[in-house]
Amino acid sequence: MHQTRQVGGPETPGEGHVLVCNGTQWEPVLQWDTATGRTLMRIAEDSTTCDADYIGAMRYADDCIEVCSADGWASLCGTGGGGSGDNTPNAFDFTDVTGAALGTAIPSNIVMIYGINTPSDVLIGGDGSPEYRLCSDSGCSTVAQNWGSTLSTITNGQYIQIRTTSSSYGLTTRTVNPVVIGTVSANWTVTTLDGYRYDFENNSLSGFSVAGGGWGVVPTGAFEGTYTAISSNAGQQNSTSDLNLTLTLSAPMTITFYSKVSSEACCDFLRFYIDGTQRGSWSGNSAWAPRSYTVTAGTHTFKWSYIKDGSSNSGSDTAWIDLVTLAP
Ligand SMILES: [Ca+2]
Ligand SMILES: [Ca+2]
Repeated sequence: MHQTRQVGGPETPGEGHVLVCNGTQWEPVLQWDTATGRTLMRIAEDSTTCDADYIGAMRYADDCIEVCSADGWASLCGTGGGGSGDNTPNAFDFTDVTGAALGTAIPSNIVMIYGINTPSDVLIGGDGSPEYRLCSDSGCSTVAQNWGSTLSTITNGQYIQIRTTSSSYGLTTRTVNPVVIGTVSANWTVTTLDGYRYDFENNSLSGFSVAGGGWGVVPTGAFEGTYTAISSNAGQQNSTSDLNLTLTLSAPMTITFYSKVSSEACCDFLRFYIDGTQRGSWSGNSAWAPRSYTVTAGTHTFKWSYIKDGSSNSGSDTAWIDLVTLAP
């Protein structure tokens, strides 16, 4: 329960307050000084988040009185007022990220922009198709403008969060540079963990080699994104399609991939090998499923083979592989 009380007054001239209990301690909401007479009332500086519960509150900030509206802290000075149309915010920064997952949308920390009394332009550029969103609170539970990259404006006390897609390659840095608000800018870097990611979204088997009946990439039926690798020897008796990947790993890692098969259950198999040793085989009709194996540091060859016996085809007579990743 909130309560109010007053200190100061004719019997005790000087500084006075109207206090409100915030549940733990008394805090001044109005201040004056009857001794000097110079300050009859003061609206204090206030760093409280302007959210739905705070609408209507007023505060002193940046040489102006601001009111908490549905759009955040809004200056009552306007252009040419006490703040002289200040759209240069205080310096801001985003915390660089390391060890990011590969090929993933990575969000930044959420930063409050303050020190302006007129809206500032927001611009973003850099690697990985970066975007930003504007929020009304430090947790972005209330989003004022959703993810995008087009020019917009931010008001004093609003929050900004940025994101970019990390590289698909290990230990690779992408830089969002610059994020510009008014005339102030900040860089942000996202560096991936050591590892590899192959999602076939560039519509190629780049990084792999093929043998036998071969493998291809198709834009249908993928586990992840649009494209998936697919075997190419359907209907060919006594045939093998090999998909090979050779990597030199700097550390022990886990290889994970998603596979699916539609084949003659008895006799036509998707088989997976590490350095020539079979580690898994699947046939019949299966849904997409993850497969994971650990491997030591050093050079390894991974091979996916769709192998058909001498007669009969069933289902699509096909194997699919998507989203191959290796990470420590
Ligand atoms: Ca894919
Ligand atoms: Ca067969």
